This record gives sequence, structure tokens and C-alpha cells, in this order.
Amino acid sequence: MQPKLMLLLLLLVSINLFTPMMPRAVQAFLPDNFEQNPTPTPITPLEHLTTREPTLQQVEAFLTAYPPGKFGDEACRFYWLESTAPLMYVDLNGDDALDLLVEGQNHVAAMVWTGEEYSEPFQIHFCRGFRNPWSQVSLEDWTNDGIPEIVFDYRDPSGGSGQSDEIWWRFLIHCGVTNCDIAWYGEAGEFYVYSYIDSFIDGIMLRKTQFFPHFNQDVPAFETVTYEFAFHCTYNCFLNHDVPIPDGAVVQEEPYRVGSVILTKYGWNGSTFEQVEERALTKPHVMQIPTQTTAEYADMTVSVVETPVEMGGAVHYPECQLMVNDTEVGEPFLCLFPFVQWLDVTGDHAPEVVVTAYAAYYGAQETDDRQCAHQRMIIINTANGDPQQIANIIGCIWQPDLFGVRLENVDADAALEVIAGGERMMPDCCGIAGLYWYELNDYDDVYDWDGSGFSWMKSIIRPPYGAE
Ligand SMILES: [Ca+2]
Ligand SMILES: [Ca+2]
Ligand SMILES: [Ca+2]
Repeated sequence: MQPKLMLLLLLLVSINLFTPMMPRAVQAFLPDNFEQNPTPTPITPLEHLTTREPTLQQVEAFLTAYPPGKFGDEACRFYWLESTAPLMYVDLNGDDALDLLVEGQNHVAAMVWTGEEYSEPFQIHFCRGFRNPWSQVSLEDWTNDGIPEIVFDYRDPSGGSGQSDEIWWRFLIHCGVTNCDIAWYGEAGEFYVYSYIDSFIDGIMLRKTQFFPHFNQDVPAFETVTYEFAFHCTYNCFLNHDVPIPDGAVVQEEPYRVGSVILTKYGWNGSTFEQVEERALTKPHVMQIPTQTTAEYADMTVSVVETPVEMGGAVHYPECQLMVNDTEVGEPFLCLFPFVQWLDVTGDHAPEVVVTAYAAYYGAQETDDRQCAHQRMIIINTANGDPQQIANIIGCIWQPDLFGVRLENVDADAALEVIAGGERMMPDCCGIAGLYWYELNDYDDVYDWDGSGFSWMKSIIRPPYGAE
């Protein structure tokens, strides 16, 4: 499939034209009458919940009497996930009496048992949208008292023709003796994919907040480190309000823009996490990326040659062909900032050809196993005089250092391994983007030299970016 077609397909999917083709795993989450009866049955509000283990219908009636107010929408239908129990009994305030935690799609509610009834529920409830927002609930002790807080993560997608934007939010909910309430909330990330339709130049903007809780320490606190960067974005994106855009800037001149890395510290005051410090660790800048299109070794010259490609009659995205002496080797590839060099990768004391190149293109090539703004590495073995491609691996770009794929020795043998940034975190269950929880991937993949090529060895956690 053409990359552009793939992007179009993704956009069509994301505006939900394919709803009738929902996979079984997703349909199973929805009520049986979801398609036939889109109008909810009216619920009579229930102001007091005195039943220790209520039915789901009683809980719905109780939650209807206390709408979410600040966080969410008042008139959402309830969507309970069959993949998890909607009602969970957990001691949320440390009085040894089990309290009630409720999880639905885009919905969490918590109420403590006061001895005779449940407290007024604290709930966050966002309506289902046609772009399929999703949420997840987890329990984690952020206040270091041995009692879990409720972590509610919510992904809010939006977008339109030629663009797709997703924002992740995190809410921490803490329960006291008489009720539960918000302890902290903020944006956890934003991922914006866009296409300049007229020029066929694609780009991404990514902002991510990394959380560093002080679990199991005396004083409850946490830090966040937020970074942001954009590829091909000097206008028409949400990045870097602190970075002035020069008059007349064009995307080709400033393809890669990095925002400040911001450190923020929060301290626990007994009921909420308060901000105690915020400062910029780095200054915003435009990154310069080296290129090298030719490299020689012995009697061999390798080069990458740009081959303009037509796409819908519009301006092309640069594509390159690798040449060893005058022979084409391998397939053409998308090719921003190509860099070619000779390097002994396999540990045989003879150098291989190593080529790297970037593409902000959301779609990659048909044969690529991931679709993302990426860096590619091609390795050619010329040892027996006949150039053989032994690696063609792309890694997704997730951090401002622009790492997508690199060489590193991670085991004891003499060969270098290829490390590649993983694709977006997706569960195995579902074939269609958006109808389930996922987040940006914190894992990289390691590919190992097996004597004839590079094969997948393992996943490793990517180190946090910019943390002190
Ligand atoms: Ca309790
Ligand atoms: Ca706690
Ligand atoms: Ca090795």
C-alpha cells in the first residue's frame, strides 16, 4: 500500500467511517442493544446508596444523582467494560472498610463506605465521542501511606482532514475519611500528526510528560519532566508557544524544532499535590542534523542519490537510492538528512556500509513493520565482493534527541546490535486505531546479528529523557 494511501486510511478509520466493521473484541465491550437502541432508558436518580454491595443498576441510579461537574460531562450514557469488573471493592481510605470503585469507558467513580451508606461519589465522566476516546483506571499509592490512590488516565482524540491530534490526561484521586476528591491532574502528553496536503510534507508534534513519583519514601512528592518537539512544523501546530516563528519561515528550512524541557516539582499538603517549583532545564532550539552522502573504503564508493518521486502531481518527499560504486543496492527509501559511512558492525574487522535517514512521513514503506515518523538504518555487507543488504530497520522517533535507530553493543559478542524505537503501544486485541487504550511506547527493540542478518532479540525500556 502506498504510504499516502495508508495515511488516508488511518484518517478515515479515525473519523470512524468503518464503525460497522468493528472487530468482535470491541463489540464485546458494548451493550447488546448498542446499535438497536441508542436512546438510554431513563434512570431514576438515587440520592442515598445504603446497599453494601449494590447492583450495577443501583450504582447507575446513584451516579446519576451526582453528576461529575468539573471533570467531564453531565449527560453521558454509561458504558461498562466487560473486560474488567465495573464494580471493585477496595479500601480507599485506610479504615479497613471496603469502599467502592467504579470503572467504565471514559469514566471513573469512587465512594467510601461511611458505616451506613456510601459517600457522595467523586466521578470523572467524559462522553463517548465519534473519534473514540478511551480511558484506564489503576491503583497506586502516591501518598506513601500504604493506601492506594486512583489513577485515571484518559486519551482524548480529535482532528480532521489531514491531521490527527490526541491528548492524554492523568488524574490522581485520593480518598479521605468522608469522601474522595482530586489530588492532582494535568496533561500527560499530546501527539499530533499532520499533513501539509498541498506540498505532501508530513510532520509530527509530540509533547510528553514523564512522571517520577517518590514511591516508598518518607515525604510524598513527585516530579514531572515535560519535553516537546516537532518535525516539519514551523506553523499550523500547537508546539512551543515560547519559540518565536521567524517571518517567512518555511518547513524545509526548519524541519526540526525542540521546545524547552520543563521540570516541575509537586509536594503533598495532606489533600492535594501542590506545585512547589517549575523551571526550564533547556532552551528551545532548532536542531542541526548532519548529512553525508558519500563514503569511500578501499576501491569502493558508496553514495545515496536523491531520486525525485511523483506523488499526486504535488511536490515530492525526498527519496534516495543507495549506490555501491555504480550499482543500485536495495530499494529506494524516504530520505531526510541521509548519512552514509563505513563501520564494522558485525565484528569481523571489515567495515560494512551503514546508512541512516529520517522521514517525518507518517506512513513508511510497504515492507516496513511500523508506520511512524522514523529514522531508518540500512546496513550493507560487501565482504564477499557482492553487496548484500543485511539490515533495513526503522525506529519511531519519540524524544527530542531524534533517536530512531542506532548501533550499540548491548551483549558480550563483538557485533553491534541495532536499537530501534518501538511503535505506538497497541494491544493485540483490536485491529482499528482508537477503540481501546494505548499510549506512546516507552520500549525500544534490539536486533542482533545472527550471521546472515539482524533478527529481533528483545525489547528494552527507553531511559527517561531530560530527567535530573
Ligand atoms: Ca474504607
Ligand atoms: Ca495513598
Ligand atoms: Ca554485541
